[in-house]
Amino acid sequence: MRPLDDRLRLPYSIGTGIPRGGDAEIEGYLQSLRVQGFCVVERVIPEDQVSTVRESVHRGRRLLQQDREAERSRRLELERRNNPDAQIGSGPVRPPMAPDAEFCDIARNEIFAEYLVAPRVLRVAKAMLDTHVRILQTEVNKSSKPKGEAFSEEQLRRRGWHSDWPHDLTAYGPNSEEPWKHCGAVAQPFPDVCMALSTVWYLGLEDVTPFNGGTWVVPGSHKDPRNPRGPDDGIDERAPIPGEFQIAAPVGSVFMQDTRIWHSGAANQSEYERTAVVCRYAPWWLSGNEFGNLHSGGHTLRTYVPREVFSRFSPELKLLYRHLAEGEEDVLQPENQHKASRARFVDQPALREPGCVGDNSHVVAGAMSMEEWERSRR
Ligand SMILES: O=C(O)CCC(=O)C(=O)O
Ligand SMILES: [Fe+2]
Repeated sequence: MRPLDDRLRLPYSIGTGIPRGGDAEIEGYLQSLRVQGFCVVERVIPEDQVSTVRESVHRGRRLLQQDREAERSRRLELERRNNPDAQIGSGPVRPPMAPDAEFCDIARNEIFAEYLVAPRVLRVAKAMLDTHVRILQTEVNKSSKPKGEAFSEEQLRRRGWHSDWPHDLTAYGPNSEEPWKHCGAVAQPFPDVCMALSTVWYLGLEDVTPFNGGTWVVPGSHKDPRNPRGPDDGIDERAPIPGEFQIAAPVGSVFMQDTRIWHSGAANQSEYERTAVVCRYAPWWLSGNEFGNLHSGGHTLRTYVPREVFSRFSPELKLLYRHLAEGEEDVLQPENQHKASRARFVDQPALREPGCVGDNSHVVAGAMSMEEWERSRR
């Protein structure tokens, strides 16, 4: 067995050694995300607010359950109207598009929603992905529930290694009956690009520990061309992997991971539910909202945020969900527009003159490192 690389044991949170406050804190998260593939931003939801948020999420889940039933009846009715001769109820019924589509989970979780724009989380997401980030999957049913009896040794050794959409190779189980269920998976070997960040919002009751469901993770695995679900990679997605460890974080913290990282849910040996919500931040160029709510009890490819719910969102939150909002157009955001106009030399008028040609004799393509490039723009 190869020895584990010590560089993969950087601090991943303030509690494990990232300095608190300002640019240094953000830089610590970015460093951990790049090298290890994840970080934890602690107490994004302040301690005195977390029980309100948790209770509102439990309420939101109950409302969504009712929504799903109503949506299913509507779906069957639409199907009957479109295709009166079909045997409805026996086979799969493809979910309709908006305005008959299903609600995005966020539509019933407005109190939680506003934390999605917390400055530390958003700064990290924008630095890793793009200034125009959006949320492509919102899943409020991500609890780890207590089992009610002791786990066996065998059960505690059990993992469920995977990487997340769009790097989840199972693509959520399409088959010939329901070919539209394919939500897309990036082909192996994955390009060395962070395409999205999965965030797990730990809402308590207790602080998250290895005992009560702290997420399993394999540091550095986001750079490995193999995958636990790779059909030819010789990895058992159910067995422990050398280097694995479990996240620990205070209640209200957010675990942010490169969607390529190998991770697994964990047994909750406590007597309390570990309530969690999962949202995936992605840049404007990543396609769609595929299976936004599949794990939360929905069925649909594209969910939507109803007009009146959207109207109550803060301006920043609107930018994260505008692509799903009823009646809205998701144009590229102002920062992207500003960069594009700078790329046309608006602030270097001389270079816009048709007759003016500059001098590139100082440029040797391939000679500049990333560090030099970054230094040159400070
Ligand atoms: O619940 C967790 O700790 C992990 C959840 C997860 O891996 C997922 O939702 O994809
Ligand atoms: Fe996952």
